[in-house]
Amino acid sequence: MGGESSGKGRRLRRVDFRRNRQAPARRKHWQVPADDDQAAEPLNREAVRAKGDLSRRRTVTEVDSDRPGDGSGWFKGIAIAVRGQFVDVEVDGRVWPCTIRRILRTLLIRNRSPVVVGDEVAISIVADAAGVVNEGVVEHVYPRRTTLTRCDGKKTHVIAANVDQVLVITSIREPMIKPHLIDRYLVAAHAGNLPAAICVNKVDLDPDPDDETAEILTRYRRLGYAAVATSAVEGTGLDELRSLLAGQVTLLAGQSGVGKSSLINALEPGLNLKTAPVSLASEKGRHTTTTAVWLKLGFGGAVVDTPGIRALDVAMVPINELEMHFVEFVDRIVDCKFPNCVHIHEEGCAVKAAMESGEIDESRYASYVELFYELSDVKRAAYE
Ligand SMILES: Nc1nc2c(ncn2[C@@H]2O[C@H](COP(=O)(O)OP(=O)(O)OP(=O)(O)O)[C@@H](O)[C@H]2O)c(=O)[nH]1
Ligand SMILES: [Mg+2]
Ligand SMILES: [Zn+2]
Repeated sequence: MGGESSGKGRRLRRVDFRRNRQAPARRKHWQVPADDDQAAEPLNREAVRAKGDLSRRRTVTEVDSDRPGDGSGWFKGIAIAVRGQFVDVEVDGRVWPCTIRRILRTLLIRNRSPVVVGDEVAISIVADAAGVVNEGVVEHVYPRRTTLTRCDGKKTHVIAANVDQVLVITSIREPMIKPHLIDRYLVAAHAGNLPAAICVNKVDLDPDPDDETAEILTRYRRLGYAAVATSAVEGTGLDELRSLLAGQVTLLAGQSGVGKSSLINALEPGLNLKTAPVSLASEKGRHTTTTAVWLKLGFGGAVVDTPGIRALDVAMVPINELEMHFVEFVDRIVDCKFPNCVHIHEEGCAVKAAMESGEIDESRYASYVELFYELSDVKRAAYE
C-alpha cells in the first residue's frame, strides 16, 4: 500500500486502481471476491477481477468512526429503492443514501440494471468534504438468487432481485377483475422460476362474494396456487395474507388501483404508503406508486411494492415453452396426437379435449390462446 494519512477519523489510502472497461460485464452472476481476499485487503474489493497488472492507484476515503457493521470497511445491506444512479441501502435498520461505484455502472452498461431493488450489496460509508458521514457508495452487488425481468422492446429490465415469490393481486371490482391478467402474471412468475400466489382484494365490493370471488379462488386453488380473498378497508383475510407473506420476500404484482399499497398499509400501518382512489369513470388506478420499493415486514419477511404497470411481461417467454407455464396443461401435452401440437387448431389435441370436458377451465385456455398469439406477433416482429 502507498501513503496513508489520517484526520477526523478518516484515512486516505492509496489503493490499486482497477481499470473500468473490462470484459465480464454480462456474466450471469457477479464474481464475488474470495473471503480471504477480502480479509487481506478490505478497501480493495471492486467486484470484478482485473486481468492484467495494475499500475495506477487511486485515493479512497475510509471512515473509521460512527459506522454500523463490523469495522471491515464494507457493510452488507439491501437495496430498498433505486432512482437512477441513487440507491437507498438498508444496513441493520438504517437507510443510507448511496451512489453507485462507477465501475459497477460501466461494467453493466448494457444490462442497465447494475443495482435493482432487492439486491444484496456491499457499501462503503463515505464522508463528505466537511467530514459528515451520512452517505454510502455501492461497491459490490452479490450474486442474485432470483431475478424478475420485464421486456421493453428489445431491452430487458430487472424489476427486482432476490424475491422468493410473487403475489398476484387483483380486485374483484374497481378495477374489475381480469382473469387473463392473473394468468399473464402467473406465466411470468413461473417463467422467472418463482412460486406465485393470488390475492383477490376489495371483496367488500363484491355484490355476491360466494359466487364470483369463490369461483376465482377455487379455480386457482385447484391448480395448486394459494389464493386469498381480502379487503384492505374491512380487514377481511388479512391473517391469511399475513401467513402467506411471513418469512418470504414477496413481489406484489397487479394493475394500478387494485390496492397493493393499501394492503401493505393494512398489514403494517406504520409504513403509511401513499394510496389514491381509482378514477370512477375509467375504473383505472392513478399509478400512485411510482417506483418499486422493498419494505420489511414486522412479522418477518419483506414485500416489494411495485408501480401498477404490467410489471411482468411475458415477451421473454419462448413461444414453444408457453404451454409449460400452464400447470394443468403439462401432464396432458404428451397425449396430443401431434408432437408439435400448439393446442389451438390441431386435431387430437389433449389440451382442447380436456377443456371441452371441463377438466381445464375455459378461461385459462382462453388466456393461453391470447398469450400464444401475442408471442407469435413478438416472434414475427423479431424477423421483420
Ligand atoms: N373498497 C375497497 N377499496 C380499496 C381496498 N383496497 C384498496 N382500496 C382503495 O383502492 C384505491 C387504490 O388503492 P392503492 O393501494 O393506491 O392501489 P395500488 O394497487 O397500490 O395502486 P398503484 O400504486 O397505482 O399501483 C384506494 O382508494 C384505496 O383506498 C379494498 O379492499 N376495498
Ligand atoms: Mg401503490
Ligand atoms: Zn395439443
